[in-house]
Order: sequence, then structure tokens, then C-alpha cells
Amino acid sequence: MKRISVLGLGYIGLPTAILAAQAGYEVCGYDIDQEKVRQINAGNPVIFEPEISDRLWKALQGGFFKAAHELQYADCFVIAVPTPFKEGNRADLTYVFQAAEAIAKRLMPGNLVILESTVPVGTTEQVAQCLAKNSDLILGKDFFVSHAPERVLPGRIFKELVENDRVVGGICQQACRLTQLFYSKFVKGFIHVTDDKSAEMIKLIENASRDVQIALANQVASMCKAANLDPYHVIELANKHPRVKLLTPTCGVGGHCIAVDPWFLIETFPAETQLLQVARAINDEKPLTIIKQVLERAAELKRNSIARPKIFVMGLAFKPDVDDVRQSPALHIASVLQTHSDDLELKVYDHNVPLSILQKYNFDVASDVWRGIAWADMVLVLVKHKEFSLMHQDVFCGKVVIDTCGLLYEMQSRQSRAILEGAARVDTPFWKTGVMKDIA
Ligand code: SAJ
Repeated sequence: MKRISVLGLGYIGLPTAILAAQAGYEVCGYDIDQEKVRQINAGNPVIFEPEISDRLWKALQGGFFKAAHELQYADCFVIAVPTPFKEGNRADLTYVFQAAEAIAKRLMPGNLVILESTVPVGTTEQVAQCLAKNSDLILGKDFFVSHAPERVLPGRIFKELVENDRVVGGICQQACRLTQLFYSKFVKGFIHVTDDKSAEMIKLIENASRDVQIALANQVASMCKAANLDPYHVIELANKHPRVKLLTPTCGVGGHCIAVDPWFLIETFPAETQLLQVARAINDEKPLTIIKQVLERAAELKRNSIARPKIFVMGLAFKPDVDDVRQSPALHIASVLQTHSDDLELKVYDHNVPLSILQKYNFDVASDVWRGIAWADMVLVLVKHKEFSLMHQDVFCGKVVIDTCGLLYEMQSRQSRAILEGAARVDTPFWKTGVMKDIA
């Protein structure tokens, strides 16, 4: 195997293509977006991910990688296109089958096709049939197909692509063997071999299990709110148990994986996914609860003679330390609050998200976080970017703070730890700072 074609130059396809090129393969990345192809060939990776610019540049310079708008012949094709969901929360596999049809036109005896995109159980087999139908080649004899789902965390993609264990599910043994061979050139983690349907199921339950665990964390937050307890404190201490690992309550579940993948299981197994369905409902409701809470607090401020309370939103990305706003609950919350301009004034801030994206939503964007806080009557903390965690809780003095992600708890614990270690000045205890903390 020498020549590799990677279809879809997004968050997974581009880093995979670059790594394969660095491992010595001749890689051609293919994308339907002509402008993206042009940018990538000019050295602009288009996406934000640590190390990517440097690695792309080196791969281009080394002559082992290029992007193209036309699919090239190859020994191995890797499909890494998006699988969003369409109306009725059903998987939209249009891009996957478009990719398969494009490959079929270039398919040659001996070729391997790897599907990396996350798909409902049974899709890899359908892709294989589509390739056979459109190419006149025989599956398992002339060409081989497998599913090898990606399982990397945005923000750590290059590290995880190399270090994580990988699951490879082939339609036949030769597909398993070739796929294992392909990844073994750049994956240091263990490559586990199975069949295609198990691989599809494994990927989906990984993300569904995370969704369920986040739902539990969000329910812990609701119970703690009712009991007037700090959920972040409660969870931190519960996690001191050697076999308990609760996740963190946030303003909701976003991104293109955790909030989407459980639906691929619910669609295929409606009767066997009750728990997944409840988890989805809990996590989807979280942003709505926060919007309600903010509007209630704003109405209170209004009663206390602030005509249009000023609300400052900190963080809009779908999770900490990324620039990505796809399915971002924070962005959704801010957009809905923006429609209540009769009752409140809104300013937002997120240093990770490009200004051009925020401007599309007509947000009033604060020039920096300090000015935003100083301007506000109420601060709504939606995403705990690491730079926010470095701030001192005193900045919120005199403000109503609705904390949806545990920022205040982290500031407070860091400061108390520092005091215990004798490293910091003695701080005002939290309850005397004048910060009116309100947990979502
Ligand atoms: N979230 C919480 N509480 C937490 C952790 C996350 O509310 O304790 C929220 C985040 O804020 C975010 C959402 O969940 O809105 C998803 O974030 P994430 O970090 O859990 O996951 P993703 O979407 O960035 O990546 C996931 C990963 N899957 C798992 O950890 C099981 C990643 O390994 C997968 O490769 C990726 O989905 C994917 O592409 O499927």
C-alpha cells in the first residue's frame, strides 16, 4: 500500500491525511469544497487544532501530501466525511454514499476502502454493496472494505490519533489485515480487530455512554440546586471514591458527536434505547433551563429598578478550549437571550471563536473579558476556557453570576489550595466577596 486518498478534509480527514503523509504514504486529500482545497494547498489548514499548521506545512513541503478537487486513483481510500442528522433525528448518510460513488469510479483490483465516519450499524455493509454495484468488482475478492471509526478528542487530535487504541472492523479477514497494516504505520496504540458491525456499535456506544454520564452529572446539578449545594464540590468529593467517576455539569451537550451519535442507535433500536432517550432529553433541556433562569434573574433585577439589565456572556464554543461552535449550547443560549432585547442588554465574549462567526449572529462583542464584566449587572458563564480559570474571583465582585460550568468553584478551590500551600495572599472568603453566585 503506497498511495492513499482521504475523502473529506475536515477535523478528522485532514489530520489523518497529514499523519499518513508523515508516515511515508503518498497522500492525496479530496474535498468537494474547491476553496478549502485551495487554502489547504496554500498551507492554511482552515480548521483550528494545535500543531496542524506546522504539520501541514511540513507535509506539503515534503511533497507527500496535496489536496485535490478530483478524486485520484489510490491503493487505499479513507472516507472521513461528516454524518450529520436530518429531520426526525435520523442519520444523514448523503456524504458517505456520495463518497462511495466517487470511489467506485476509481476502484481497482486489490484496493482497500476504509470508512472512518461515524455511522449507524449496518452502514459499512451498504457502502460495500454500493461500491460493488457501481464498479463491477467483487467484494472480498477484488476489493476490501472495513470500518475504522475515529475516536479522537478535538484539541488533542494529533496526540490521540497516534496514541489511542484503534478498533478495526473488516467485512472479511483480508479487509481486517490490510486495514491493520495501513494504521500500523502511524498508530502506536493497540489495533483491535473485529467485524464491521461490532466496530460500528462500539463507536456509537462510546459516545452514547458519555452522553448518559453527562446526563447524570446534569441531574446531580439539578438535585444540588434544589438542596442549595454546590454540585462541583459534591462531585469532586464523590470522585474521591476509587470506583466513581462522575463527569461535569455544563450548559449542555454540543459538538457533532455526543449530541448526535446516540440518535443513530435510537433510530435503529428504538425499543432498546430507553436510557439513551432519557439522557438525550435531559441534556437537550439544559440550555432551556438556563435561559429560563437568566430571564427570571433579569426580571428580578428589573423589579429592583434596573430597566434593562446588562448581561455579559462568557464563552460561546461548544466546549472549553476549542474554537468550534457547531451545535454549541452556549451559542444557542446567547442567541435566544439576544431576542429578548426589550428586557435585557447582551454582550458576549469568546477569545477562541473567530470574530467573523460572532458577527454573523449580530452579537455585541466585548473588546475584552474585563471590560465585559465591568459593564455587566449579571455575568453568565457558559464555557470554562482555561484563560477564564486563571482569573481571580474578585473580578465578579458586586455582580450576579450565573455559573453553568463550575468556573467559580475552580477559582475558589485554586485560591484556597494556594492559601493552604502558603503561596498566595489571604483571600476574602467567597461568601464575603459580594459575588452573588447562582449555580445553573
Ligand atoms: N461535556 C459535558 N460534561 C463533561 C464533558 C463534556 O457537559 O463532563 C459536554 C461538552 O461541553 C460538549 C459535549 O459534552 O458540549 C461533548 O464534548 P466531549 O469533550 O465529551 O466530546 P467531543 O464531541 O469533543 O468528542 C467526543 C469524544 N468521545 C468520547 O469521549 C467518548 C471523542 O473521543 C470522539 O472521537 C468524538 O466525540 C467523536 O468524533 O465521536
